[in-house]
Amino acid sequence: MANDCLFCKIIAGDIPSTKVYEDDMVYAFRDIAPMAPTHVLVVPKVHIASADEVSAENSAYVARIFEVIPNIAAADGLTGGYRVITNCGADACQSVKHLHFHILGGKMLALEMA
Ligand code: DGP
Repeated sequence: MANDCLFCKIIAGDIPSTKVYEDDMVYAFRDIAPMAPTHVLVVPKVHIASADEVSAENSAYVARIFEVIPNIAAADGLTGGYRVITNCGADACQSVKHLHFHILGGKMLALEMA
């Protein structure tokens, strides 16, 4: 846990969130400013600052995230598909420095990625 990390505080329950899934490695909750009918954030329960910080030592958390994403999407009824995004660094407008994957769905998403 990083002291000044918003998502570490959410994982710890110090800041409220709308949880959609939790296990020993992963926490998932609804984005505070949804950009689609489903907008869920999936985060590792260890502090990893961004995709730049993924390594052989912590990649099991990333694998676990991708194992649970289909179940989260199915639970929200995203039968038509969904998008998974991680923003890494300033040029990608990463605003919270704790690795997170956005699940977006529930409508036809725009094709543009940038
Ligand atoms: P990014 O720009 O990729 O770093 O996305 C950060 C996301 O985190 C953004 O979509 C808004 C969301 N967010 C920021 N603060 C909070 C919060 O306090 N609670 C929740 N649920 N989401 C938050």
